[in-house]
Amino acid sequence: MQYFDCDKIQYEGPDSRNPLAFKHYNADEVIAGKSMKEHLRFAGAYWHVMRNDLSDPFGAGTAIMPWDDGSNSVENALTRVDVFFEFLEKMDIGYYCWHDRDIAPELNDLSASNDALDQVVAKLKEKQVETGVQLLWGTACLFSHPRYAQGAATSPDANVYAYAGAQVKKALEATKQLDGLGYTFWGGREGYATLLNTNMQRELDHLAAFLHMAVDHANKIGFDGPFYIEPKPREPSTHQYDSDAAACLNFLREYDLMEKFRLNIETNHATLAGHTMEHELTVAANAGMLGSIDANRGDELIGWDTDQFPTDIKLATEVMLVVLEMGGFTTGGLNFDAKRRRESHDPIDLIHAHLGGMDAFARGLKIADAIREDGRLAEFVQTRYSSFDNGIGAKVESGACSFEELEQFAMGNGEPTLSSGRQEMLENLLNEFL
Ligand code: XUL
Ligand code: CO
Repeated sequence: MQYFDCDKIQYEGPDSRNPLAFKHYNADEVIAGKSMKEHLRFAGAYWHVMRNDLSDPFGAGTAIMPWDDGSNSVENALTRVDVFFEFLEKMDIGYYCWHDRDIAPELNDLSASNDALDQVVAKLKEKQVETGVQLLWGTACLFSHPRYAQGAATSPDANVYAYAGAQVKKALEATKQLDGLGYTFWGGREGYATLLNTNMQRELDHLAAFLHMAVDHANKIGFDGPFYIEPKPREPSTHQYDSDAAACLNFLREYDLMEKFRLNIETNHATLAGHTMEHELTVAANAGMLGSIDANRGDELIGWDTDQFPTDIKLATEVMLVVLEMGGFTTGGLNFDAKRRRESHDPIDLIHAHLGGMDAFARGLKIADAIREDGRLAEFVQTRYSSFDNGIGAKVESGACSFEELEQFAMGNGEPTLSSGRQEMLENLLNEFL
């Protein structure tokens, strides 16, 4: 049975007018020593591809999903696995990500939910073996069920906390069973609505204890992939503790969690935090902590997490500049945490949407590589800081300088003449490549 009305998507090149062909994503084409496929490591998000009915806060779902009988049964969940893998194969997407409750139903009690998960995981395993597709990361949904209304690992209720721990234990074991390369924590409800009822310090301590238990359990079961924290400032919480990359790094350092953790940076979360994606990626990469990326984008005119497909070529270029600079992904990749607009309700729209994101990132990769090969941008930045390469600047960078020495230097040096930052010239330079 075929659920998507198309053949496997082929590369036809930039002159093609076929909407169901790649114009730029050419999996085997080598850029900077690696194939596009190896650089970009695209992943499909199970929750958006299979479970998102395209409802929004004001209206019901519109997605046409002929394969889905609408039930909460294991049988329905198993059918979705076939559909999802057909989709991945047609798109030539080599990785995927899930929440436990996307792939299998939450049933009346924890052990029934665990049994359901086991059944679906067994089928996912078969499909992975059959197709060579790999699990980029797994995660537990600790935000949909009403029990998590006040948080999971930061719930004020220890009974809820325990439930969340049990759920993560199982999700981690399922990730291990599927040879998952990583495991993500996204703390959607790990935050608060008002400080009037919140003991922030206790909640943060509890969260850290929870993550330490996760590390211990990973060691116990031999899961050696990294854990990712995925920053987001708010929504659904009013304030989320993992608000941005810097806040996450501070938290991980304070609680001695740096070793096992990396960050999973998402574009729309960066902008909700009042940062650019480039900024968040740079903060993470500078700390040696950029693990993976949730590739999407927001909408300037809508204030929430619209999770749109990343079709902006400049944005993709900015992302790939950081990824190339850090030497590429190791365990991570580009996960399309993105959904179609509510108007795009046909199954084939899933193909168009991912195809566009893949083509945009292929262009971003090619453009970023060309900018790096050209070298003018890097050279400008290098020159801009060159006064720190020797003399008083080098002394500062070596950590051996004092205020007395700076004073002595400044007294004899006169008024500094500053060079222009040339922002517009550099924007023009970037545009040469777009
Ligand atoms: C929500 C979000 C999540 C995480 C996984 O904003 O990005 O889908 O990626 O829980
Ligand atoms: Co995400």
